[in-house]
Amino acid sequence: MSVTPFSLANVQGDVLFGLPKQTEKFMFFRIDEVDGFRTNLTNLIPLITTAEQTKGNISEIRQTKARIGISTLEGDGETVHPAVVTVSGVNIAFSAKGLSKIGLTETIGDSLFQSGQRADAEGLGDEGTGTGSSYQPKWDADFLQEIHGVALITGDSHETVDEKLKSVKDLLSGSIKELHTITGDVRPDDQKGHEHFGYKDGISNPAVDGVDSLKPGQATIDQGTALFGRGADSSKSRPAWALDGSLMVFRKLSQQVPEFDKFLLDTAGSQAGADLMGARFVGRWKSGAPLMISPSADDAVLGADAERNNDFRFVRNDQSKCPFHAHIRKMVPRGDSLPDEELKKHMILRRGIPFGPEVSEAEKTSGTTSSERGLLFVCYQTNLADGFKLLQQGWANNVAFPPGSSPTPGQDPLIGQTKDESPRIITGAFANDTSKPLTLLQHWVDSKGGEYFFTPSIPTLKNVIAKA
Ligand code: N7H
Repeated sequence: MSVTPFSLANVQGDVLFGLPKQTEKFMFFRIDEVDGFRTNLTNLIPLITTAEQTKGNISEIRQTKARIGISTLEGDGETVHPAVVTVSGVNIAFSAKGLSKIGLTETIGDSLFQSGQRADAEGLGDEGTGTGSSYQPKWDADFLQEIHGVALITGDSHETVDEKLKSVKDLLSGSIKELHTITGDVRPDDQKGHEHFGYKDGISNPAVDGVDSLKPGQATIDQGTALFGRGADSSKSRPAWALDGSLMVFRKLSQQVPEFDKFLLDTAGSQAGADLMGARFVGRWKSGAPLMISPSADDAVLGADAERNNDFRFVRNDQSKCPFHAHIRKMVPRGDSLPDEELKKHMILRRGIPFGPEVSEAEKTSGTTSSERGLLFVCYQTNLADGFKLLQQGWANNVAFPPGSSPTPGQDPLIGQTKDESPRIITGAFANDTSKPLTLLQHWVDSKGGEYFFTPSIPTLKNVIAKA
């Protein structure tokens, strides 16, 4: 792959920084008229937000927030809340079927991407029936059809995003069929930056070498873990058009929040006990404070302090403070048996956003979900088998991960999947007896489907995919 100097102006903004968003729409589409699409794309490219622009937008938002006295820590992370700045972003990505429809038939060198997420559903543990090539995941019908691409539209308000989406659709009109559009929204008020179970999200993402500045406890990953053709990825054989692109995973994950809360309360017997058990499932308290620093009570000041809230390591073979099964320990077992350099190869850049309404009083009282809500999970990497797929199948679903943990941790209680929804047994949930097993009869996160996409660089969009 011939390498031009690295420039933020060549990379789409969601990959390296995350498009700033209060709300986001994902418009999934099929390409019906290839030549028309390639011509239309020429006119769409000026709307695509680069990493350079995104960096500028984030800096403007932070400066404005500082000027008007809004804490920059509140809800910062993978979702930077614009608050008072009008900002929008547009990115575009293609499935393997989409690339081949456009005529880019040379494979990118990632077999999971090439086969698509539907072929991976059984391996990921998504609920379904059958086996092998006849596996039928219980996905939303929207994701069972052939998807060629997705446009990501972000902004400070529904008005901004709707207006931008209309422009995108107008520009592509006649060449694509809109399959479906999903809206994600940052949660309101004091839940800003928190996902629907109530835990602060978007705290820990790795820095990319030569792109980000480091916060205490943050790991720096090789550029090639995020971008094709850069860093260690430059020695791999890739098509020239892959340079500065990345693989995006999209997953619609529904969350059963009232059921989760009821389980914790019933099992722990008190609200304080439920809070502790929930924190042990995650590895952090709802404020974001890590158990490794504050093991027995939440600490909101610590949770909000970006200089301290990610500055910890797990103690190998010791789950007194944080269980081996805890979501963040399964996903990034820093300090456990994997050497740091190895662990960094498996880091992903997360860019998700919650979807669905707040839990209603009726749902709270009944302990039963009646309106769908959850997380529109998005992450970037250059190798799905080393990134998302390994994290979900090899680590979250693997009862024995992290290796060498005793007693056997069991699955990640939040995202660990068994395709038949069978009971899961975990240890480490009880702080006062970490070897006591706990049987989880329910799953509180279910995959409703998704797809794997390639997010091309701006030069590839301009010079290879678009046609003047
Ligand atoms: Fe997770 N949650 O609320 O519990 N996640 N996640 N995730 N996740 C993290 O550090 C959550 C999911 C990772 O560096 C936090 O930003 C929920 C998938 C990784 O220490 C919280 C869902 C995958 C990290 C949650 C969900 C991951 C991470 C702590 C689904 C990959 C960084 C806040 C509905 C396969 C770990 C933070 C680190 C952190 C939650 C999904 C991966 C609160 C509810 C599918 C790599």
